[in-house]
Amino acid sequence: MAEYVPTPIQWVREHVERYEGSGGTQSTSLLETGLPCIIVTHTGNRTGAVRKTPLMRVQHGKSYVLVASQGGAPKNPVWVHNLRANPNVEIRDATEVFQMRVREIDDAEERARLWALCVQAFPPYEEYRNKTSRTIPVFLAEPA
Ligand code: F42
Repeated sequence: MAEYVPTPIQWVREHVERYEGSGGTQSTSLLETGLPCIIVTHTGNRTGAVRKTPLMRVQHGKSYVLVASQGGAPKNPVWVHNLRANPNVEIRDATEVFQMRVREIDDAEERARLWALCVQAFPPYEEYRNKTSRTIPVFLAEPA
């Protein structure tokens, strides 16, 4: 089995440790916002390592929308390359764990519909979109 390699970003690494270490009963939200997060477990496209990335929870029926906002930074987060290369992921939502498959949303209409859900779940996404000139990648994770 591939080895889990934690992210070098300390606060994110600690968030994963607390969330997963508690079996999804603690630290399931983003700091002081109180808004819920999920943990996406995916595969490094170069190293094959197991990677874990917390994201805001945007639910769409039994699916989840994943937003590569990175706080409106100019560059995409690295996990985008991993999801494009290997769409099979595991998603932990509090105490539940699902095997899922992601697809990137390219269609403008579908994207606009899903974006409305994203902003409803986490209003700062709209600020991040205005802050960056890149098109923020959006993925839909659906039950595998
Ligand atoms: N980030 C978001 O983009 N959107 C969110 O909604 C979001 C919410 C959120 C909530 C809580 C929280 O704790 C963090 C949250 N974040 C959110 C931050 C998110 O978890 C990530 O930290 C952030 O998006 C940056 O992701 P990143 O993949 O760019 O992180 C880098 C720093 C990283 O972890 N790099 C590792 C490393 O060792 O350098 C892994 C690199 C990797 O995956 N390497 C691949 C491999 O093969 O292993 C190769 C990748 C390549 O370049 O092809």
